[in-house]
Amino acid sequence: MRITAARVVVCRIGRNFATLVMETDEGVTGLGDATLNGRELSVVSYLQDHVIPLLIGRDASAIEDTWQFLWRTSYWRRGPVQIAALSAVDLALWDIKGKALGAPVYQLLGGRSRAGVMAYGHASGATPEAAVDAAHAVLEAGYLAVRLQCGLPGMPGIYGVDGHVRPAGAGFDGPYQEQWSTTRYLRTIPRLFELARAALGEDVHLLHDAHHRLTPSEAGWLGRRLEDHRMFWLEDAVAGDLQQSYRVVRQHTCVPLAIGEVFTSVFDCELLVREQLIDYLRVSPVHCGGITGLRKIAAFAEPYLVKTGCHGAADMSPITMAAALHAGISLHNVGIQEHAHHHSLAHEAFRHAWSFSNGYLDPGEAPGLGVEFDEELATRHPYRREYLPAVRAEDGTVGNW
Ligand code: GCO
Ligand code: MG
Repeated sequence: MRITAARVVVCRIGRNFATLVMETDEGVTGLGDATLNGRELSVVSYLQDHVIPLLIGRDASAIEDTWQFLWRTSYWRRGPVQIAALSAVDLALWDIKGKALGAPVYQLLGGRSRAGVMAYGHASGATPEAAVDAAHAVLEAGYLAVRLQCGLPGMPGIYGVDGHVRPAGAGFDGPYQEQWSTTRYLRTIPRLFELARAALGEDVHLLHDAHHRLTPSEAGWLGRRLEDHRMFWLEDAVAGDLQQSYRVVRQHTCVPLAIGEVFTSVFDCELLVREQLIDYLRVSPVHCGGITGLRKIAAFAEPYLVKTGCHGAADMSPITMAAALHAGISLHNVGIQEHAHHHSLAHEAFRHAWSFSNGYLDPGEAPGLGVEFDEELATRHPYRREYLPAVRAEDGTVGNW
């Protein structure tokens, strides 16, 4: 089976998505997500101008060979733009293989190794009390795990929550400016989880995302104060650019640590995993080389008892969720899956076999990745340039979003 054509469809349904549609001479079509939030068109160009010409005429069944070919022959590898393009190709090839064989992709990855993939929902509020109220609603919807984020006293907005990407009536397409105070944050978050544990009960899994904002010693301090509330994880306490930073964090707290939504390959987490400095890897199949890339990273992490907890924000399309779930239901070292909600129209544009019930996600039984793309609907919702927020501390210095 040969690849005959491929195109990238860019749309904005709730937010921007870039979708690779790959065709073969046997009439089987594959879908891949290529979305890189805030830098979408760079991946579109990378695919259209550089990758698609290499794909035409290739054997669609040779997934590993195509992965290695694109990874190695690009020479400039590991960058997020290259990896998002590689991921989209990999997902489309797995989709084609599953459809050609009449099997859901997870069956080609070894079959089910768990009954379902536990999901976590999001609860956000301006105050700790409001965030806990929102968490009640998440649990009522059936989730067994919830991520809580809240605003900081005297500061507008809820830090690190991506709803602020498009402030209503902002009147310009530049980044939203978020204010940040580490002092206020460290004062607020232990109280948030003290309230949450008391109000939500002993059984619920509690998660929090610090969004790369702390130094190692601040993270150690916070982690210690969260230990008694038995967190499922503390995410991105410190940016992972310098992996050895986590040695300091780990020395000071045994709160479980998660990191990696921006990691693109095993090289970004090699020291973190080998020294067992973290517990969960947040890599997503759209930003770490597809299902093939995710499996390579998970296989490396398994003997070190590090599990996956794939990034599942709404800025990746339902195709990425499908891929994460086919991998997630089959891999052994899976901890949890983030489940942020897409715009209702996105569920129509990307009709999917995956589903959520009673706290767990399931990839479904449809052949391939189990997603059908309504291209006509998508093209009626054109792309619009958007940026992730910018962060400034009280003295005006730029911080990490
Ligand atoms: C998360 C994330 C997101 C990211 C966003 C970037 O844990 O879900 O941190 O909110 O900021 O996906 O594109
Ligand atoms: Mg995060």
